[in-house]
Amino acid sequence: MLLKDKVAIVTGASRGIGKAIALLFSKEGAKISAVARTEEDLKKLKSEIEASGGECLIFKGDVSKEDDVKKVVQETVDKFGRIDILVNNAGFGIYKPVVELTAEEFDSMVAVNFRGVFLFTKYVLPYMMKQNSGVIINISSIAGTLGVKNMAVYSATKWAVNGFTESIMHEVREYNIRVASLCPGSVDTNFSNVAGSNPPSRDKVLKPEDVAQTALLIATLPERAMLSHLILRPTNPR
Ligand code: NJP
Repeated sequence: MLLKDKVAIVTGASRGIGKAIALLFSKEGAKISAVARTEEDLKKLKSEIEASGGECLIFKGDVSKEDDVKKVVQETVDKFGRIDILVNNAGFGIYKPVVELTAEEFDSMVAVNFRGVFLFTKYVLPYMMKQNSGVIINISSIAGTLGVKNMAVYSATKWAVNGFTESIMHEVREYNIRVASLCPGSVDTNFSNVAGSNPPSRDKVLKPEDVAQTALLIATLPERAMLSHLILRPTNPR
């Protein structure tokens, strides 16, 4: 098992990419703290993990709320004693021309996609710095590396995540902490059902498990080696 006795916090773990990461990391031996707003889905994840002999704490919470984030981090450390891996995965996009996008929709995307990443990073890092080790994986997007018509603000939040990730990487590498942005193209999840006017067919895009496998690679390289920025594309989406 590649992550035996490691402790991982995964945000947005109730479905899609986050759930696939939580399941794979658990299968590889990690203890999981899973965060999302939908408790029923988190309970299903917990049962799946426990049925295969794993350990899972679940937290009904919003990544953009500072008190929720502090609670997850504190209770994870109280229960499991450490935090080895943080996967900032929670995120969403609203597909609209910018003139139709409301200021509230702007604020909500910035709050979840960027403020949430900032908050979890801020509260987890002191533990990783004390341990002198850790891995932070930010699930960004290929939209954070280019411009996307009708997704200007979503794209901008992911550019923000990529800039934040690379800056933090320089800040904490002296503590042997590795920080990565993993930027997928289209993945077959709830996200791609709502975002985009002309999504590629489901059987041609990435599966959540492909992103999970890539996250596992990032988390399990020898400590001297860091994948800091990665684009994962569907090979032949159209
Ligand atoms: O989407 P989806 P994905 N606080 O909708 C949670 C990026 N990405 O797995 O709170 C806490 O199935 C939500 O749970 P709930 C994308 O930008 C995707 O595809 O219960 N959790 C659910 O577990 C995002 O960053 C594609 O509703 C919150 C999860 O987030 C990441 O991949 C392409 C929350 C979303 O699951 C995962 O998205 C790409 C909050 N405030 C990047 N708000 C793609 N799928 O094509 C949401 O380039 N969640």
